[in-house]
Amino acid sequence: MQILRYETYKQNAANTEKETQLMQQNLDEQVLEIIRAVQRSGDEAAFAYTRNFDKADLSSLSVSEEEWRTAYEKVKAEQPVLFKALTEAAENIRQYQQRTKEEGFQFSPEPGIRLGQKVTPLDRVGVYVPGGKASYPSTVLMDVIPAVVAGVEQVVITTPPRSDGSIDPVVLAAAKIAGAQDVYKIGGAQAVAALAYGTESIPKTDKIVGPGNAYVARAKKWVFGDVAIDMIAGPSEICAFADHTVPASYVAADLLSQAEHAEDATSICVTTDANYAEAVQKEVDRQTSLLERADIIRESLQANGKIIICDDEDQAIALINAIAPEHLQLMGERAEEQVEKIKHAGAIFIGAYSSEPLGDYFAGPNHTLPTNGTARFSSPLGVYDFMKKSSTIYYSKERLLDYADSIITIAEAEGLSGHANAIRIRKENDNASS
Ligand code: HSO
Ligand code: ZN
Repeated sequence: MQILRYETYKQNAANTEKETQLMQQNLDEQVLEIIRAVQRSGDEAAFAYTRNFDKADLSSLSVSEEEWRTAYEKVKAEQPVLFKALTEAAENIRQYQQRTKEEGFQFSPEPGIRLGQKVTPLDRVGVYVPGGKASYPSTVLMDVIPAVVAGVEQVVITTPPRSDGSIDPVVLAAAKIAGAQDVYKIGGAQAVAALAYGTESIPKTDKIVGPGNAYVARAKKWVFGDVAIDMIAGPSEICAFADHTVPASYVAADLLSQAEHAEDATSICVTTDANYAEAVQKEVDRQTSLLERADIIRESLQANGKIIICDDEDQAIALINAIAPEHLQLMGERAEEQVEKIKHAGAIFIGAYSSEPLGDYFAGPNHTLPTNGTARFSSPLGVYDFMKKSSTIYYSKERLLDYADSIITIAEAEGLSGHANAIRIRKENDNASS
């Protein structure tokens, strides 16, 4: 893991930003072809792509009630400790999400006028759950529970099947614990297209959420507008700001916890102490070889692992705000004071014992977070992502007549006499009757 001074880091960052944009175009052709095929031939295309990409020859795209229940009972009986942990985590997530639920409002600025905002859940939501090695039951909980808490009536999951046509029973158990209604055996861009436009078996949804590979992410971009989507979550990122009061071994372990996600994950340690930087670097090296995913970690650290030495706390905080990391750990002795100064981060973990995996699995706040600097303008996945708002407006007869001239004046200034007329007709009717 490279140790850099602040100035060098800043220069390098500016150059790499440009390179990443060009790689998308090839993907687009394939993704668009898949989306069109699913729009054109529905289930038939869905079965064909699943045969092709997942090597699974299915007779049905949906997980049957019996298959689902069997998987749930199996996990409960054979992995009771895991089952209990998932249930506990689900409860923590539910409780936290309840707090993010907005209720709407009504107020009366004057007698005879009532204005408000009504908050309503979406009708149908699709949650994409990746398959294979990156299939995480924790993500099922994190993405389904806020939708359920929002009051979404139909939350469906799509996930690619294994080649024998089955789905990981732990994913199915988590889906039941979370409260999803249906699970469909389909992945990739074809799943996104099915959720966006519907097929004979898969319902058209109003919003698609959940992480996925490059095809899934690109497909979500293409269907956006026909359907809502959540953020496009990129590779995991962690940024730890630490000082000598924190064992270097803790910082190193936390950095590695995110580096192990993928070769393109990003792990950054920020400190103002050059000796401490070296201690962290040593620990990172020592611990890496002890981990099962050492190969992935080494690649990730090589590409995106950095320990940055800043001159002082203010410089460090400015750097962190510029990075806008997905996960920020404020670990040093001034952690509590520093929270105030952080403007941009997906989740802020405070203190040496609030280690990142606590948030990934258990504490309650969502682990679906803005990545790649998008914490500058977006928020963690929450109940608010599954609700939308309608304005409500009530004016009594008297109040409308009081303000009729103002409304008519604006309408006429816009040259919209029909608008003016809708108000005037009421005013004139009132004059005639009095
Ligand atoms: N840290 C990931 C989420 C996750 N971690 C799922 C473990 N499982 C989000 O960046
Ligand atoms: Zn993680």
